[in-house]
Amino acid sequence: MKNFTSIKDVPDVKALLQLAQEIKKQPYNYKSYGENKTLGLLFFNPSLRTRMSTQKAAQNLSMQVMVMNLNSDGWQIELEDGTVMNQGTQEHIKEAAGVISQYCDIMGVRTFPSLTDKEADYSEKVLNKFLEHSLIPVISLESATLHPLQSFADLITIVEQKKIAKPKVVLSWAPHVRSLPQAVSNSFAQWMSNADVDFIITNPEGFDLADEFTNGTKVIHDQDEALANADFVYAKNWSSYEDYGKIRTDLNQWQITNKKMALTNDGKFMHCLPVRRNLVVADEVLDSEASIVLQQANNRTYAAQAVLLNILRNGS
Ligand code: SN0
Repeated sequence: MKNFTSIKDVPDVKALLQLAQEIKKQPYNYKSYGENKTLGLLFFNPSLRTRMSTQKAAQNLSMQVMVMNLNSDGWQIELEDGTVMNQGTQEHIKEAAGVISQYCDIMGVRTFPSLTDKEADYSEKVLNKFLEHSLIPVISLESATLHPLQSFADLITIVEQKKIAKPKVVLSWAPHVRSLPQAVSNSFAQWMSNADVDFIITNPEGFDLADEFTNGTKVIHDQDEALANADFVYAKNWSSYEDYGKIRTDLNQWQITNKKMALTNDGKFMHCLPVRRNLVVADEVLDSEASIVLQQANNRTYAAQAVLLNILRNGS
C-alpha cells in the first residue's frame, strides 16, 4: 500500500484487519519499523481523536511526528496552477508539498469539504493536489468525501463486539444544527458494503448518500423499520448530498433514544465523535452499556498503526 485515502487503496482488507488486531494485543511488536522515520500531520480543520491516535500509533512504531495546523500556523496555500498570487494565498501547493516531502517520510492530511461547491468537494480537489505534488505516501485524516481511518476503526470495533457471524448494522442519519460533511457516512457505507455484515442505511427523504459510496446498499426512509433487530446502530448527521450542504432542523424525532434502541436486538450504539448530546443521541443511550463510542475511539490507534506499518513495510 502506498497511499491510504479510501478502502480502494487497501489491497487486502482482511489482512489489514488481522494486522490491526495483532497490533492491539502487542502494540510494540513492530517498534523498530519507524526508527528514523518522520510522520507529518497536516490539519486544515480541528481534530482530537485523529490527531492523538495517529500520533500515538506513530510513536508505538518509534516514528517522530510533526503536526501543523495549516490554517492557523501555516501560510495560506494556493491550489490553482498559473494564478497570479497577488491575493490572499502566500505559498503554492507545489512548494508546500515538495518541502514537506523532504522533511517527512509519510504525510497525513485533513481537509473538510466546503459544502458549497459539490464538484470541488467530490473531486477531492485539495487531497488530490497533495497526492499530485507529494513525493511521499499520503494518508487521509478525513477528506472532503471520506474518513477511512475512522471506518477502519469502526470495522475493527464491530468485528470484536459482534455476537453473531453476520450482524445487522444500521447507519442512521441523526439531527444536527450545522451543515456537516457526508465523509464519515460515505466512508462507513463504503467499508460496510464490503464487510461480512447485513448493512442498511436509514435517512430522511432528500438525504440519500452518493451511490458511488453506498454501492447499492438498501436505504429505508422509515427509521423505526430500519432499526428493527439491529445489532449495531451507527448514528451520524450529514448534510444533504442532493440539495448540497442543506440541513433540516425539524427532525428531532430521528434522535437516538432508549425508545429507539428498544427496537434493536440489544444493539450497540456507535458514533465517530465528537457527538452533540441530546441532539444526535440522548444521554440515556450514550451513558448506557449499549454505547461503544470509547471502544471505537480506542481502535483508532490500532487502525492508524496498521496503516502506517503497512506503508513503512512497503518502503517509504
Ligand atoms: C466532523 C464531521 O465530518 O462530521 C468530524 C467527525 C469526525 N464533525 C464535525 O464537524 C462536528 C462539528 C459539530 O458542530 O458538532
